[in-house]
Amino acid sequence: MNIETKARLRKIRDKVESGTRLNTDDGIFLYDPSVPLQEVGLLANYVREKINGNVGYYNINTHLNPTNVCVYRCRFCAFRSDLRDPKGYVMSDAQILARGKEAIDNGCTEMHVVGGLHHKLGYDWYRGMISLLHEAYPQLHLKAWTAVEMSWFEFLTKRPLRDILEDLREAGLGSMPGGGAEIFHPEVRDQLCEHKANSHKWIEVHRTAHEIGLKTNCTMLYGHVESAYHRIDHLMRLRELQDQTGGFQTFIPLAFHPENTKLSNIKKPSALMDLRTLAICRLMLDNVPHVKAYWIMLGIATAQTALAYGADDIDGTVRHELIYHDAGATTPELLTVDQIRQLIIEAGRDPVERDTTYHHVHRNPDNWREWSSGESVDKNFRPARPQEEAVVAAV
Ligand code: V47
Repeated sequence: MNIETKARLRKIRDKVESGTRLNTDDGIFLYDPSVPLQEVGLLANYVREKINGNVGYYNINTHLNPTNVCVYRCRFCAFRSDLRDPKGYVMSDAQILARGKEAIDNGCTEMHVVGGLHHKLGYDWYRGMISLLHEAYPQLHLKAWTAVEMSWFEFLTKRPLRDILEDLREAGLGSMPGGGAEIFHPEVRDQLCEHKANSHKWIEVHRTAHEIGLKTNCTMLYGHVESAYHRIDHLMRLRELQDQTGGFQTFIPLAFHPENTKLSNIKKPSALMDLRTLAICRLMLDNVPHVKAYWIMLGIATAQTALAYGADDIDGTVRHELIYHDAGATTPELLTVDQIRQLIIEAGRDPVERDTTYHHVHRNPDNWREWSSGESVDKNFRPARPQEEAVVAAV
């Protein structure tokens, strides 16, 4: 490290230790390969332990991708299918209900529901499956439909977003996942998925969800055609919305998997890039309580290491994941509860089961499939305040 890098890093360390916000230039600087990864990791770990102590969160969950047929042709997606492609599928109500039963039989607290935007299926099909599942299995939290799907429902129904979100909540929607964000900056977004919901729409959907009290997650897809500038720009937009609403629970950086996509010429990001990104995200998003190392995408070894590089959550036991496995992920199809707890313990953290909205889960010792939610794990979380950097700058 040269003297200049050292001095700049010291300034960033002072900011982090005094709870002062990092700015765009700080974030871009931390991506410079001359800044040792372990230094970035130590700073992120400091923040992570300040917010989340020594805990490593997980949940017991399953996925449902009811159709892969999609009007959009995102260049990074290996999951989608054209309408008449033999690979295309649409699940029946019976298949969907069977997935709900399987989830309950396996003690799941959450079902993560996302899929394609089918050319011929109307809003009622998407709403109908939420109410079908919710009526049959009311305890199963339905984390469903990304902002891209919500925007598609707006197009299909010509109804205001707020109405749609309220209607889906009435049907049984519990919260929204963070997908569809990709990279907000149009220089990149236009290359990946120019036709689908843009950054303003994605932000508008999440803002509206937060306004009606729905919690949501947020993501960033990295490791394709973007630069450090685009990544930090993305994080700053998320941080700004979070300052205004406080509705994001967890941020999930998603490493691009190139296999079977239109971008298969690109090399998958290295584990070092994954860890640096996780750490920088933890540092920049000082107002989001959780950062998730999604083990399905990172692989188990990197996800474990990530628990010392800013992440406090590794997602769930997971069943039926398709989006990453279609794109070449070599991780197992699921982990048992013992396995997921053990990998958190091996990483030196205390495993804690949480529900989708980050409450402690208490299992019935006589029948572990029965559970109830306890208090919020975030009851002491105090997000950084937006004016802090301005105050320091004025001094
Ligand atoms: O929006 C699609 C990404 C997202 C590929 O909210 C790809 O808790 C890499 O959002 N390589 C969907 N990434 C997954 C997602 C998610 C996952 C886990 C937890 C949560 C949560 C949300 O996956 C898409 C896109 O950004 N994606 N294809 C690919 N080939």
